[in-house]
Amino acid sequence: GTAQIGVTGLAVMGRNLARNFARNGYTVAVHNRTAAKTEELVSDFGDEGAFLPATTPEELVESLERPRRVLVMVKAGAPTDAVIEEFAPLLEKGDMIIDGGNAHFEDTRRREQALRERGIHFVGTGVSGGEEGALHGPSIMPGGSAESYDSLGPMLGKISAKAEDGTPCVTHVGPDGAGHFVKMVHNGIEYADMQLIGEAYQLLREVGGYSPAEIAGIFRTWNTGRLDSYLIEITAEVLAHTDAATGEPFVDVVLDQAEQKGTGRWTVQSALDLGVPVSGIAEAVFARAVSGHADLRKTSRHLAGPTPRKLSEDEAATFADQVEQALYASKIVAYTQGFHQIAVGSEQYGWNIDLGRIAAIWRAGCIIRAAFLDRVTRAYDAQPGMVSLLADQGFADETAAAQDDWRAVVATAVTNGVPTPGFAATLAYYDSLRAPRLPAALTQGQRDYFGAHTYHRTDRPGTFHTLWGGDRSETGS
Ligand code: NBP
Repeated sequence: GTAQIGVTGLAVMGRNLARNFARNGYTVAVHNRTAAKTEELVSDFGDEGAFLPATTPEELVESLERPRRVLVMVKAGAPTDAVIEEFAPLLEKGDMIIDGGNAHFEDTRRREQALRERGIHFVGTGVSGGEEGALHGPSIMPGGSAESYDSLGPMLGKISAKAEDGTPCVTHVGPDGAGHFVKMVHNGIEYADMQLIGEAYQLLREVGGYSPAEIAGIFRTWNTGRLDSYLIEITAEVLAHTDAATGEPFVDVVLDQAEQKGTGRWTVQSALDLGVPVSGIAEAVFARAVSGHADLRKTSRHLAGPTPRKLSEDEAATFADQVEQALYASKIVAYTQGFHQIAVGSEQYGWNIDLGRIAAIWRAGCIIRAAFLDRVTRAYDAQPGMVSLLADQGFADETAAAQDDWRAVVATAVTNGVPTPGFAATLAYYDSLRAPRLPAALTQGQRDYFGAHTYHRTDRPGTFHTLWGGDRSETGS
């Protein structure tokens, strides 16, 4: 065979990745269960590069140079297993199956192990950037063996997004499920980013009294500063959009029930398993869940709330600046939590993930791409073993400068009855980290009281228990 890569699964993502490879000079073998999609790709985009259409898995495999690289872009879950089972028997030792779908990292660990035993490299790969990213340059998060990355890395580097300094947004994340794990946390952070932006919007609207069009303008201004990011940019576009049918702001005619495909939920489930506090991300997932419970909301609409205080024009302008501070500080915390989860996951699964490289490959191509991630990259470059993003002096200084406004915004939200679970949870996390003492000591006392669960003391080592039901003397050593 002569093709450097084969792509099976030619829905939006697979088709666009295949085109991206072809546009970059690679010969791409293409295959889809329903052959019409393969024909469509070749007839619509055949002039963009060298495509070798295949009608069967056998034909695709035959058209590939060795070691073979088969990129699977089908629906995550059972379809991915089915496609792997179709192709694996056709492959030889040293060949590679790359899964670019949104697989759960535990599935990737299982598949990688099973294929490794058959001599095939399985490369579970996170791909972010949606349809457009797939075509013009996504952020790519491959896991799997170092050997497979030697073969694949240069090709992935070609089709990936490039950061402003020219670095391709791809790195070998780590063995087996590391790539899909990091993609999962990326999506969790994306949920948090979106929720925090949503809270900022809601406050500007309900407390600041601004119209959606005015808020679009505020976001556009923010987008020229430290909040410069894809999500802020598209938020302004959505807010500025007018519904053609009604002439109303688009955001006012969309049903306010957020849906989800599950990667945010996976992030939180994994965080619970790993014992990592990702409260900002969790609140974002829960906020979508709350929005979706239409009946619950309907039966609760009569519940009492405060009388909102209208701000003057000057007060509103000041408030908007405060909201920018709150949004930025909350964003720092959400990323702190996400990177902490990656650090703990890396430790737990033995992945040895370089957090600085992860920040670097998120600088372009992916949904959370932002100027901010260049700062995160530099922070990890300066202090590779950093336990928390807040350990970076720059971020600590920025939260210090933002904290008064951050607190004022959360207080204003509470006083006015505007829900800001993201702003509040990230601030609580920040204050929990700062606190010299936490009520966890009291929790330990309660646990010891009702369950003899024992406790440790601050003044000497050992494990202790107080005889709560008896003379309340202390036992233990
Ligand atoms: P879909 O997730 O909609 O999957 C459709 C593709 O899967 C079609 O090619 C379909 O073939 C194929 N397929 C199915 Br369904 N069952 C199959 C089976 N049993 N055997 C063989 N092929 C089967 O496509 P997508 O939106 O392009 O996404 C592809 C992957 O990329 C997914 O895992 C997705 O989560 C992930 N992803 C998507 C995005 C995004 O923005 N959409 C971003 C990042 C990652 P057919 O044509 O014959 O039905």
